[in-house]
Amino acid sequence: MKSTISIIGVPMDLGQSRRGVDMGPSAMRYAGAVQRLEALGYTLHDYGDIGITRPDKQAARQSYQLKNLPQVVEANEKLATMVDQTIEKGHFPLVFGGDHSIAIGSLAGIAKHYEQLGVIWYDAHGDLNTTETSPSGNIHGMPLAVSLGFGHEELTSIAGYSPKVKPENIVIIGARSLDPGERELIREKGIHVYTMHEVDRIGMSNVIEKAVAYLSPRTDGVHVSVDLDGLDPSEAPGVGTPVIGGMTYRESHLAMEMLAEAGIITSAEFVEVNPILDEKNKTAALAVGLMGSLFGEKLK
Ligand code: 6HN
Ligand code: MN
Ligand code: MN
Ligand code: MN
Repeated sequence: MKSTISIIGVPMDLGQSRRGVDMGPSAMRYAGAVQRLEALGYTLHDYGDIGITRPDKQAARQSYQLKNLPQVVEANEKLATMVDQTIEKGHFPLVFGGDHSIAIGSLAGIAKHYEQLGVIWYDAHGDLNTTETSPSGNIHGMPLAVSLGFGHEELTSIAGYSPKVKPENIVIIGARSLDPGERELIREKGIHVYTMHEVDRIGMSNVIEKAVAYLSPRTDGVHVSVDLDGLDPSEAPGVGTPVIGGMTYRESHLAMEMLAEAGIITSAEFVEVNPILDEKNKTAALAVGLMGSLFGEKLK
């Protein structure tokens, strides 16, 4: 892994309907993210938070189909530029959300640097909805579809190119809440998904071994997108869309530790931490612990 890590915070909650996830970056910093990674010998650059434009109420009502589209587009354009610049500098981009719609900007900034970017999507959800299939109009349920080139043109064209990733370079882990349109896209594109059924059945160790064995030879970089709702709500209560029956604390650490061992991860993001819904910053602290494992705490 690169020796310098650049943190970029995206204090945005406009890709979904529950307030508070905009405080995620602050909560993860408060839980000691910078110190935790510095202790592992990395040089940290914290670029602070990107500026988010608040929507006016009238506009938000008008665009119900895609909530807060203009603000989400603007934030992700900014994020894409920031992420792009950190990679130009030779740093490892580590993005703090914010709701999961920010993955659109992360991937837009990252993918232009790789011919075959791999993506590991650690999440209860597939985030593969489009304007047509979304049950909610929430853009945080769409970032993976958008990055594949499906969805509203203003989202797919962020950073001026599309698609960012190929379906065969994606592995979803922990899914247990998939909408009908998402299932269809998964089937149609042959996207690799390890649902909770597979995690239970073969164990996290096998899931990660298989994911690494699959992605490693075919990709030249791998982005890991960690949605904290991938974990069970008993472990990660501070999320906006909790789904019962998720991955445990240890399964999640094991996953991060094995990714660290494999040495394939070239960028990462931690999203959906909502301090307002949390219990004493438990979920932010959990996220920071997972960062420790992803960046090789167990290997030291
Ligand atoms: N997330 N599939 C639901 C929707 O509204 O599209 C939930 C999405 C959750 C997204 O947690 O990042
Ligand atoms: Mn998600
Ligand atoms: Mn999710
Ligand atoms: Mn650990």
